[in-house]
Amino acid sequence: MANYKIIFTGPVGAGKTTAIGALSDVPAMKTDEAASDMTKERKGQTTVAMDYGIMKLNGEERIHLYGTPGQERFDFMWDILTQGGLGLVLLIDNSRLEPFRDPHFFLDAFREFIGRTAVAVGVTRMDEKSTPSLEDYHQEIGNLGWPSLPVMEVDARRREDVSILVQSLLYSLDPTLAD
Ligand SMILES: Nc1nc2c(ncn2[C@@H]2O[C@H](COP(=O)(O)OP(=O)(O)O)[C@@H](O)[C@H]2O)c(=O)[nH]1
Ligand SMILES: [Mg+2]
Repeated sequence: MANYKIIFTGPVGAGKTTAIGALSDVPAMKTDEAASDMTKERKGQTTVAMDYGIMKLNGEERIHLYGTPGQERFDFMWDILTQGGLGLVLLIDNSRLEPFRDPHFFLDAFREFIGRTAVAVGVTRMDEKSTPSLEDYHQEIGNLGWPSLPVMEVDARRREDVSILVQSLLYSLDPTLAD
């Protein structure tokens, strides 16, 4: 049986826990706890360790889905979580005051991992705030030195959206993995 691993990252509230729950074919594990810091202004619960789910592909293949904690003070977890990973899904919350800050920060923080693997970017909450546009993100991310990353609109609550995002990541790694 082939086992693969992909990692979801992005700021608090971008939809990592929701996306893994929507995609997983088994009940997803999450380690949300009551938020104790400034995070609680955005929501009452936050992921302190990680999320985990499993996506079954055709046949015996399994993709293990890991979500990083959003807050920077847990960044010591990121190296551990990316070990053996196929690639990265970066979720960006479009309703944030300065949404471009997050692709800058996360693409830089995971630069070495992405350089060895691949990344797909999903922009969430575009239903709540439509700007910046996907075109704006393409341009901004291109200016950061990543000219051809897949960037798409995603509602993390919709399995279909998250599935397309993951398929695009798999396709950029190995077209035979995506079905
Ligand atoms: N309106 C809207 N809500 C979303 C979207 N994506 C995620 N959410 C909601 O955002 C909240 C935070 O998501 P969560 O998965 O906990 O974020 P995490 O901190 O990245 O794990 C949840 O209530 C989700 O249902 C989206 O595209 N639109
Ligand atoms: Mg979470």
